[in-house]
Amino acid sequence: MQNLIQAAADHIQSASRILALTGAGVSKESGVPTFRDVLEGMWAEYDPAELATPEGFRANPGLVWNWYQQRRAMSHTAAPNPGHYALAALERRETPFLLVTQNVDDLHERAGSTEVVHLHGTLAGNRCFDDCQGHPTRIRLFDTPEPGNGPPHCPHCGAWVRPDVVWFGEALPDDAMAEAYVWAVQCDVMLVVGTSGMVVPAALLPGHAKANGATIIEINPDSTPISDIADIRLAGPSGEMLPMLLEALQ
Ligand code: BV8
Ligand code: ZN
Repeated sequence: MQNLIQAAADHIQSASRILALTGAGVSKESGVPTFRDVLEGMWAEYDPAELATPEGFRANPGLVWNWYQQRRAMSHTAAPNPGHYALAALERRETPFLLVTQNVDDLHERAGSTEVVHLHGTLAGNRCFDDCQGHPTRIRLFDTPEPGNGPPHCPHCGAWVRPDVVWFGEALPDDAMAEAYVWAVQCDVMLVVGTSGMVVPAALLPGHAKANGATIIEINPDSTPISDIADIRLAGPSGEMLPMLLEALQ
């Protein structure tokens, strides 16, 4: 494994532009369950792809709202892990570096990453379900809604308030995807960390980078559809692999 890490470090050392794409796996060691195992207990009988949709919210606004409230509480008590800190340290090196994440938690920011592109929105934000003032109609909640009361209502139009995340079937923010795409086709090294590579269009980014000559370094204990195009696979938890990679750079 050490020579794989050194090979990855050599590519990063000589890179002129580095893109990192992260998924739920990078937050796993912070105790935030990945998307595949996010449903334990009362959620066991629901499919996240059902809950994380406008239809799921319309059918059961209270259930979906409480699911997000629970995930907000979980990500609030979670702490960044060494993998998050290592990515923040990579950003501080002089080589141009952009972190694009599919995650909706704020652990990258709390670890010190300053340029974070959230392709799927963030748990921190809320908006009017009807975007009554135009998309996105962001709503700032002053007091935490009582648990079990279901979603609060938009102060402008009375429609439900929803989390400002991208649900299945919804378009990603144009600016986020455009910036991620430009970096994917221009970077010469792309780190793909903790993602199952199942959700598009985010999962297409490594393919775009590869097609434009980038070296793909995948960090994931399991293999994924992205493993087929990875030049280097560091098969281990990102909380261990990323600090070792950073160490090999110094
Ligand atoms: C869109 C926010 C069009 C919400 C999320 C049929 C076929 C193909 C595609 C589709 C299809 N039907 C529908 C689609 C499109 C759909 C899609 O891709 N579906 C998938 C399920 C097939 N995509 C969409 O709907 C997107 N929108 O296409 O819109 C459009 C265009 C114009 C106008 C209108 C519409 C929107 C997708 C965004 C959905 N929102 N999140 C929320 O979080 O509640 S997605 C959510 O799931 C996450 O954000 C993330 O992106 C995804 C989970 O993926 P991962 O992050 O990879 O996490 P996962 O658990 O899967 O894997 C974790 C990995 O970590 C594993 O590999 C594991 O091995 C690894 N790991 C574990 N431990 C560690 C580790 N790695 C490192 N270290 C460790 N310690
Ligand atoms: Zn409204």
